[in-house]
Parts: sequence; structure tokens; C-alpha cells
Amino acid sequence: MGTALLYDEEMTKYKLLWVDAACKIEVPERLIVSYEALVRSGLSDRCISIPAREASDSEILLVHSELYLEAVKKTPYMTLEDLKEFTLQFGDVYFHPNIYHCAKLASGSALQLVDSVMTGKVRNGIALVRPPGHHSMHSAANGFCVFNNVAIAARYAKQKYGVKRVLIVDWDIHHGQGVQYCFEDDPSVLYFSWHRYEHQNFWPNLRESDYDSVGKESGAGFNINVPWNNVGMENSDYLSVFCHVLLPVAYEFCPDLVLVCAGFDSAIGDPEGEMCATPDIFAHLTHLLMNLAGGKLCAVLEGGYNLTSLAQSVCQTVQTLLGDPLPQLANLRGPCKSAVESLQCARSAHRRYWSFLKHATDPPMTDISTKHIKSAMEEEEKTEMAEEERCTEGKVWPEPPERLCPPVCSASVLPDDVACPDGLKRLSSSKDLEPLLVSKLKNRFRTAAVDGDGVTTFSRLYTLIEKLVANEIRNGLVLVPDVAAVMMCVVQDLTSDLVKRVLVVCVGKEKELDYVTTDGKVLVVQISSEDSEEQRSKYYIPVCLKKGCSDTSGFIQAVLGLLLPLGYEYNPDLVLLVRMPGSGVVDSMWQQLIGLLQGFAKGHTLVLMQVNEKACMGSTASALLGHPAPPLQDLQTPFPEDGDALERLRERLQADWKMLQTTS
Ligand code: Q9C
Ligand code: ZN
Repeated sequence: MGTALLYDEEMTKYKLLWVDAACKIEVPERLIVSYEALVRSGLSDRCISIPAREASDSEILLVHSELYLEAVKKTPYMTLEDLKEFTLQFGDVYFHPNIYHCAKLASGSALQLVDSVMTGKVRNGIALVRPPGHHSMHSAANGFCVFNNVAIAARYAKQKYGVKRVLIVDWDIHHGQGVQYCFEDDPSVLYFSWHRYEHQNFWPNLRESDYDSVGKESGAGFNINVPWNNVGMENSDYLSVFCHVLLPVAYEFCPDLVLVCAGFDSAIGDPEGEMCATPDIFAHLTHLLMNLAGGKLCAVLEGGYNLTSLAQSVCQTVQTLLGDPLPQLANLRGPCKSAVESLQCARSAHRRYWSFLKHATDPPMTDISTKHIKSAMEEEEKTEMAEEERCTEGKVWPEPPERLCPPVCSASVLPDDVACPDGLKRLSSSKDLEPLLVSKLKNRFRTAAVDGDGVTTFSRLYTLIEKLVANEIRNGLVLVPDVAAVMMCVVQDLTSDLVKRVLVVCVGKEKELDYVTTDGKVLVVQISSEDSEEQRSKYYIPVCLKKGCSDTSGFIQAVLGLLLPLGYEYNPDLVLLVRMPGSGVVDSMWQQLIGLLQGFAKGHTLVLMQVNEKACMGSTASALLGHPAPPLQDLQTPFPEDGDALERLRERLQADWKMLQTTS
């Protein structure tokens, strides 16, 4: 199952034919550099190339009016003067004799991509298209857009494949008002958009782009706007909104298909967005969506006007779709004040519709009332200040680091009588451990946790860890007789010399866990039904759920709202995932967890399981090999006390962990 790439040079063959300051940034080179970067990096060769096609009239009419389609149809025969005049009835868009042809190809490319994904020809894919789509409306072109490629694709997927729920994630820096209008009253399509807003001072200056446009009638709750009221937003701001707004709702919604309005004008260096998120953020945004809908994700290009950051961002997105390890994001500082305000307002506006946001706290009254358009002067001052504070002029940023795939994806350390799951490489030989380490381990052990000669498992395990650190193996699965004891050894003896920061995720009860954490070399997050004792270190975070790990709703809430932001801020070099015997975690949740944790430590995850839990080896192996997790279906409303407890825990930890901040 691969990744589809749609591209047709024909879509580079239209351009602005007159002078228009607003439109001059939408150039054919946008597509050329994006594609060339994919070719140069070898990524395009790894994709499955799918031909574009023209969308048919009836497909375009799924979203647009006949009158509008007929009008656009005439543009290829217009004179320059006619084109100019035709253009005048719309906002920030231009026409060209070949744009109708390209617009049909752009929409048709999105449909070809949906076909490839829905028929199982590929797992996911991207369509590099021009013109973009998300601003175009029922009867109007707008913002460089002619036909609404993604909106058409959503209706098409519903009609042709009986898809029940479509999630549209619009990470372009402009509000896709065309998409919002299209699905405003439709609960089968959940539209999420973040966008530069500046209290309505930024284009398209619409009142309805604010956080309080939540959808209408039966579609109420299915439109999510997160307005950015400042420029200069960074990686932390984007990730915070994903963890605390989009993902909880997306998981509760449980889409059958994810469409991305993949605009890269939200990246650093873009003249429109003026944001400061780096191109590697798109690797993480993509990754965070790849376990929804069983991995069925279609990205369709929208904006992106800095050719350098556009090309880099496209490559990051495609490389993630292909399953390569994620880049580490260092120094996440937590969201800025303005971003916290925005995400708090969005959470608050949606808490009545989504049980996963039910316990969100209301913003102070000053934030909740929509601010009016400020005077031009006041606004200018504010913008200048914000820019000075955060990202300074002359935007330069380093090229994203290379994302090297280890020669082995997944390895295992198993007792000799246990068969190795398909696709995993069994580690059977290993070099001898240092005598000092052996005596340490022997001291640690009073139990029969070690096999025959006492150290074979440990020497294999040590070899595995060395190979993870050396990037020779991406991840590993380890079966031992006593997970609790081995976890202790891994943390205290086997990783201490090799790894700077270990994130330990403990699924289920283990009482003696707290003493492994002292100096920040280890961060322990434990999810169980065990009521947490009072002593709390910044680096030991027990999460208590009423029904423990068997309650998938509470569990996924804890993962999205706590574990992910903590992991991003901590930025581990190794993730140790420990499955306590009898934790009760269900298979699909376990796979989701493994999938999401792959975003940390360049995918270096070590899964520790008890020998008597062989039954879940297959699903563990599948997740480690990068197969998408099955969707979490029919999630119940979380227990109110769990939602409450998570919210309180997050509030308490906010002082130490800035990425947990959801309130100002
Ligand atoms: N500086 C897309 O990114 N011009 N369209 C705004 C304010 C319109 C953007 C002028 C920008 C349209 C797909
Ligand atoms: Zn845009």
C-alpha cells in the first residue's frame, strides 16, 4: 500500500496576464518547484504516479451552480479585455484562457486521488494542483480559486463510495470560506480551519471566520474555526491547536476519510501568512492525521507563496505519507498568549457538541466576546509589536534535516520458543555485556525475571537499544517474563549511557514506578486506574482513569490532551512503551497509541510486553511496522469524573509543561 502522487505539467500553463498586486504571488513556479523538489529528493520515485483527469460537469455541479459553470466555460474564448472584466466580479482571483482547463484538472486530480485511496490502490496521497480551491464558492471564484477541489472531492466520496463521515483539515493560512459555506449545515462533513484573522482585519475579513461559527442546524458543531489574531505563530502554536482542539474532535467524529486542504502559506517565510512555523511541522501535522480513518488521507495543494518554504513543506508532507521517521522538533516553548486565547475560545465554543471537550474551561469574558475590528492604527501597532517579539525580519531558517530510514524497521527480542511476527527481525545473537553492567543487573534482580543463564535477554535487549540509538533499527518489540523489573533495568542501567531523554509510557498498574524519575533523563507517564499518590515530580505523571486502560474514551483523551503535548515538549530520544499485564487496553487503542508515539524520538520506540500477552504481538508488530491503526469506533462519552480529573491534572501541570496550556 503506497502513496499516490498526482501532478500534471498542464496545470503550470496559466498565469496572470495583467498587473494585479493581490494576485501576482500565484505563479506557475509554485507547482514547478514543488514537483522538482520531490524529484530531486527521490521522493517522487517512491510514490505511485496517478494521472490527472478533468472533472466532469456533473462532478463540478456537486458544489457549484450551473450558471457559474457555464460562465467559467466561456473564459477560454474571451479576449484579454473580457477576461479582465469577467475577473472583476470576483475577489482576488484572475482568469486566463487556460485556467478553466486547469481548474477541471485540479478538481479531477482530487477525485482521482479519492478513487485511488478508496479503492485501496494506495493508502494515501497528495495532489499538486493549480488553481487551488478552498475559497471558491457555489457561484463565485475567489482567492485564486475557481472550483472547490476538496469540497467536490468530499461530495464525490460520499456519493460514489458511501463514505459516511469526511474530515476536512484546512491548514492553509487563509480561511476556506468556500468549504465552510458548502458544508455548514452538513453533519457528515467536519470542517476544521485555522487562519490568519487578526480580529477580522485580514483577508477575506469575514465575520463568519471567527471561532463562534460552529455550523448551522444539524451541522452545528461540525465547523471549527481557529482564528490567529497575531502573525508569527510557531510550531508550538500549531501543535497545541492540534492536540487540544482538532484531534479530540477528530477522534470523536471518527471519519471514514480525511481530506487535507494542504496550503503551505502557513509556513515560515510566506508573504501572505507571515507565520513562523517551520516546514518540518507539516511532517507532524500529517503524521497526527494518519491514524484516523484507517490511514485514508488525501492531501490537495492549496496556497503557499514562498517557493523555498513551499517546496520544503511539500517534501516533508510527502515523506511522512510514505512512512519515513518523523523529524524531532526541538525547543517547543508552548503556545503564545494569543494562541491560547484562540484555542480556548474554540474549545469553549465546541464544548456543548463534543464530549471530548466537555470539560474545557471558559475563557475570561473579555476573550469570549468577539472583538470588533480595531482601528487601522491600533492594528498596525499591534502587528509590529508581535513581529518584533517573535520572529524577526528577513526570515531565514535552516533546511529541514534529512530523515534517514534505518535499514531495519522493526526488530524483536523474544524467548526462543516464541515465533517472531512477520516483518520483524529477530535478534538472537548479541555480544557479551560488560561485567560491570552484568553485576548491576544481577543486583537489581531478586526475582526469576531473567531467563536460564540470567543475562541472554538483557544482552540482546542492550544490543537492540544500541542499534536503535545508532539508527540501525527504527523500533523494537521485547517479550519478557517480568515487564516491571525489566522496565526498571532498561531505564536505570541499559539506557543511561546511551540516551539523553527517555519517555516511559506505562500502560497499566505498576506501583514502584515513581522512583525511576529524578533528573529529567526520564519522563514517566503512567495511565492506570490507580489513584495517584501525593508526591509528584515534574517527571512522574500518573494519570488515573476510573476504569483504567480498558476505557478507550478516557484513554484516548489522555493520550491526545496530555501525553502528546508532554512528549512534544520533552522531545525524547527514545520512547519506552510498557504494557503491564492485564492492563485491559483494547487492541485498536493500543495500535493508535503506538502509531501516535512514532512521532517522537525519530520513531525509536521500544515496546515491552509480558510473555503471557503473546496474543497482542501481531497487532503490536503491525503498528510498529507503520500500518495505520484501525479506527476507534463507537466511543462512549467519557466518565465525567475522568474528564474532570484530566482537566485538573492538566491545569496543575501547566506551570511545568507549557504545551499543556489551554487556558489563559
Ligand atoms: N494580502 C490561497 O491561498 N489575497 N488563496 C489577499 C491580502 C488573496 C489566497 C491579499 C489571497 C488568496 C489558496
Ligand atoms: Zn492560503
